[in-house]
Amino acid sequence: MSYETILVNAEKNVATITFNRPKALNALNDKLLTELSAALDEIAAQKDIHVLVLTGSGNKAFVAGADITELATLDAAQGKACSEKGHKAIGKLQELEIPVIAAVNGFALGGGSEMALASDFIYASEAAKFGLPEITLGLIPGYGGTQRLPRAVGANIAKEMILTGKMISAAEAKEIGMVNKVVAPDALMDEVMKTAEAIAAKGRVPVRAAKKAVNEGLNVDLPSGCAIEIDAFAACVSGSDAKEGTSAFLEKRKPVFNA
Ligand code: CO8
Repeated sequence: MSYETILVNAEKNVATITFNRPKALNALNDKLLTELSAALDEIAAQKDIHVLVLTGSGNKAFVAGADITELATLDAAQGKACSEKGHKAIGKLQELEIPVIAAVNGFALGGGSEMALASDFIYASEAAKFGLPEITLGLIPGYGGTQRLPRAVGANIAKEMILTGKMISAAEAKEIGMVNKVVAPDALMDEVMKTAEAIAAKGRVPVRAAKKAVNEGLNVDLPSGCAIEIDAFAACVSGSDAKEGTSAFLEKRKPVFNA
């Protein structure tokens, strides 16, 4: 399928979605959310795609937030519907069975930070900037920022960012635990692809099981989370990936998964 507001491509078991509205700094309009949701369904159905990477086109922005021209005229009912639509698309991203890496190449503001936070982890260019500036627009985050940011960095730091609307650098985002790695702008995609391909070469069943166990465990108490892990471990241990991984170790060779 081809799209107007995003680019989708796949190579070596890794799919990439590039937000592609460079004239509006890749802002999330209604069409982009519709297309993102369709692209995620398409990717989820492809068994040979093991990892998804998200990035922004151009060298200035990952996503500069929801499209403010659309936001400016919403009444409460329309605002609720728009927020729900964004939550649905971003929730689908978080619940995708395969890991998702956000390659943040520039501004990730408002909905842009919220999209990155719904990924499994974030690598950022030294030029990236993060923030939830909605308060400056007389709004609050509407695509999960009040929920995912505190879970990622703790309530106090999240509240400071949300209440001030301030932008932070990639280095600061790494310091607070929002970002895993910061690299030079030119090195970002190579670094992300290296990690994506390393994960893609692992067994698809345990990779999916590990992501699911972490995500589901974060929503329950520790004993319930440990019970989730026990069941997921048991399901993996009898599978072909465990057979290959353990045999390869004992035979002193490299495992070959997903053959
Ligand atoms: N929406 C629409 N257009 C945008 C957006 C945006 N979020 N961000 C930038 N643009 C446009 C600009 O209007 C400009 O267009 P034009 O060339 O036609 O004037 C073009 O992109 C380039 O932007 P600038 O000229 O402003 O570039 P600068 O380098 O001077 O500044 C900034 C870059 C700092 C990123 C600046 O553009 C900016 O502050 N953008 C807005 C950032 C923002 O506030 N984002 C949060 C939006 S609200 C949100 O995300 C809420 C999510 C939940 C919504 C739930 C219900 C729908």
